[in-house]
Amino acid sequence: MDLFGKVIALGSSPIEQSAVQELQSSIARPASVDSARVLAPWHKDSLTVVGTAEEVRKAHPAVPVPAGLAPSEYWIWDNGSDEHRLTVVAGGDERGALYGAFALLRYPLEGMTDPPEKLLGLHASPLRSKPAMPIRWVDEWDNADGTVTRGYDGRSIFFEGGKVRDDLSAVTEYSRLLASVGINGCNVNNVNDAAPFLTPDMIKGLARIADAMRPWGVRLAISVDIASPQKVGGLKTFDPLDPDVKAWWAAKVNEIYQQIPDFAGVTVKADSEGQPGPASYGRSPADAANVLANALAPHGGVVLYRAFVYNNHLDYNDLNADRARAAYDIFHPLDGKFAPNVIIQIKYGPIDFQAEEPVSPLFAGLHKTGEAMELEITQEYLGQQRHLVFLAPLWKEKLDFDLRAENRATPVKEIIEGKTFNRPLGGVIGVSCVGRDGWLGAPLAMANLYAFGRLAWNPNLSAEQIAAEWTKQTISANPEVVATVDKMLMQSWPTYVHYTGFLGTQTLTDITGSHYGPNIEASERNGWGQWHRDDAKGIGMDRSVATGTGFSGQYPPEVARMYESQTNTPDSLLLFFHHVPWTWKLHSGKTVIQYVYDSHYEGADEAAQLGNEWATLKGKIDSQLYEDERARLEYQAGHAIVWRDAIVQYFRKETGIPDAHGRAGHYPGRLEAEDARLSGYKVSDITPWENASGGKAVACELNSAQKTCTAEWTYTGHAGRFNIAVQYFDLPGGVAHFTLGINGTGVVSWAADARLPSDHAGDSSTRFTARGPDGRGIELKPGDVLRVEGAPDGKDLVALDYIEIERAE
Ligand code: GCV
Repeated sequence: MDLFGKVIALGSSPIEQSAVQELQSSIARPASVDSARVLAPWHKDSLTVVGTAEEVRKAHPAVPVPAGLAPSEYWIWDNGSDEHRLTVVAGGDERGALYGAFALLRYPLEGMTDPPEKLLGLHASPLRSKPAMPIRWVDEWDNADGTVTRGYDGRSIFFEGGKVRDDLSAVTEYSRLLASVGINGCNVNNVNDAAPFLTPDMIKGLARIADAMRPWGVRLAISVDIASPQKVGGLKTFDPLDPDVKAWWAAKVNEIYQQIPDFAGVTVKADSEGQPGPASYGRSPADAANVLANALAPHGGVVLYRAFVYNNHLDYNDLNADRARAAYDIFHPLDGKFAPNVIIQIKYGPIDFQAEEPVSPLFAGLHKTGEAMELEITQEYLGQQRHLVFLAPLWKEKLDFDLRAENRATPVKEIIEGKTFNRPLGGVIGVSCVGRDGWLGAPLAMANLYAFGRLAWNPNLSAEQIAAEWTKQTISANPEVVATVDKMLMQSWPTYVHYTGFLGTQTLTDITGSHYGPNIEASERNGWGQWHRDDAKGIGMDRSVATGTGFSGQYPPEVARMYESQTNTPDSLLLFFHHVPWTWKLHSGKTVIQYVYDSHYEGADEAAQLGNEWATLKGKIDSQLYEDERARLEYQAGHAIVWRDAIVQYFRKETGIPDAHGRAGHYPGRLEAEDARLSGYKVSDITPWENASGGKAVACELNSAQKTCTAEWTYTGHAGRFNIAVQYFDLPGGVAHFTLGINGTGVVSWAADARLPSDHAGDSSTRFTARGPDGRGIELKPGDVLRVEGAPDGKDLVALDYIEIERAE
């Protein structure tokens, strides 16, 4: 059965063929049963045509295609007949026709209602839509050797061993995914170490990638190293104002266009985190951007120059030093100096993709320059796809934020659309970092890629609407499933914020390493400037104009006034803008320190609740997906406890202020490994100490006669049924095995086989909960001996933190 009858393209372009292919194969999609229910009437002798507006006018003169469809815009109409249905998918250009085909596939699911007939109104109300902004790109941080920086699901789909891969079928599939949500550009290589991508061989390979993307309307872009004239071209200099350097770039760009005629342009990271830049010659970012822009302009290419330029050797002891100021300080004075085809690519916040930070003031600081917002689809600081975090609500908060430039309404989304300051070029970039094992590494993380594309197309869509669209198309259109998954998605970002950083401190993770688990001091006392400046008395960065770094003064006056004042700053950003005592009262009436305790306990409970919500979907969705996500959410709930305990015990120790509700520092039912009767296990101090309960853990050191290490405790509580959680460190470099036993009998065994980012305690701490064979708990009585036995493997030393006995409900 096919849903759209006979489907034909009116033109011969590969992009239109892709559209036809999608419409023809639509029945194979997971949600197609629901589509069939809605679209069945179309089945009778129907014809669907796909083409540009001009092609439709020529082939079907009676069809009322509107005049003036913009590039990428689509119009979808049908003739209203059930017997001889003609459906028209017309595009302002071929891309528009392709985006229209995907919109038609979404159509029955987007607003699915009962009865479905309500939707069958394409004749009376055709669908017409165009993208809000021209630049809708994903950036990949793939390296020539096949690794993907900040990618969490396998190796590059583009590169391996210094070359473009022979098999580019994953690139085709990825381009198809991108096209389905209107993404029109893909930068394929890391902004760091980009020089190898300009060699003649590599350009030939890049041309093959562009060929794979082209049928899906996705244009190839690359990151370039500003020192390439020297590194690749062998010139003595890469000074952007040197005539030889200018000539080198012009020739290199010509070479690229000879092989990739629709090449989209280049992205530049310069003078940042060790990357070379124009500062080496006393030149400005505008000098560097313009030399590239001039080379690209004759071909229609653009330069995305990243505003992520800052000094990562700041002096922590200088209370005026502030990384957050850097982008505005550097780029605002250059407004008006950039060539027309330069777009400044600005991360959403002034620091670096943090779970909570304000919107960058630079969006209001460039009136004569194109601007693009950089979002991060890969969850670098937000749980690395091992935690469920739906990012659309975070992105919406930034896109909708009204910066009040010139004392008028100037939401950020309208600035990057180019509307506010009348800029023809602007857009949004999503750092995606997909890998070839399964794109983003977690099925529900794909909602973020979807949301990115949908918001790039229309930033006025709500996060809720996007969540619902995605769930219906990907999981099920069953209203109960949609309601549950959407609730989980919408709650996931606030939940993550609750158990990680707080009140604008940023993510409080290991900022010089994995960016994953807790590590509170990692942000302090170094040059990276992600400081939160905590001590026994207070916490927060004073960024006010009156007494601090002056950062708040970079915002337009109305917003600056809000952030300047401690009382007007929203609680969620208080510590980003102000240093306050721990006893400072928030708007809610709570003290800062009590908020730390409460939010972390609430956050860990909310994380567990995500798992409970998912459990209600058992039997209602694909069983493999159900089980996969169930295991992920169980892990997340355990890691949320690691985060909670790390932060709570750290700040309780530092402040000496107790938790008004008595939770912090008291763990009923917890039995520490270091207090157990140990055989083979040795106690060690953990660094940082807050990453282990009580600062200590045990790791297995076998002698030659032993195969396993054991830890034993005698149970002294009440008799009853209990869940027993085992908190251990799942170290990389081996798959160790654990067994939990009671009175000498094994109750349950499991493998420590999670893929986690590093062997740091906070990154590898994992929880396994034994709930008994019937899930109703395990019977315990006083005097029972609980035993954890660990069989190490390779570098995985079955390290153990504690067990926790919780009453089964
Ligand atoms: C590609 C963060 C990441 C880096 C990344 C950098 C950037 O600092 O941790 O891996 O480098 O941002 O955006 O350039």
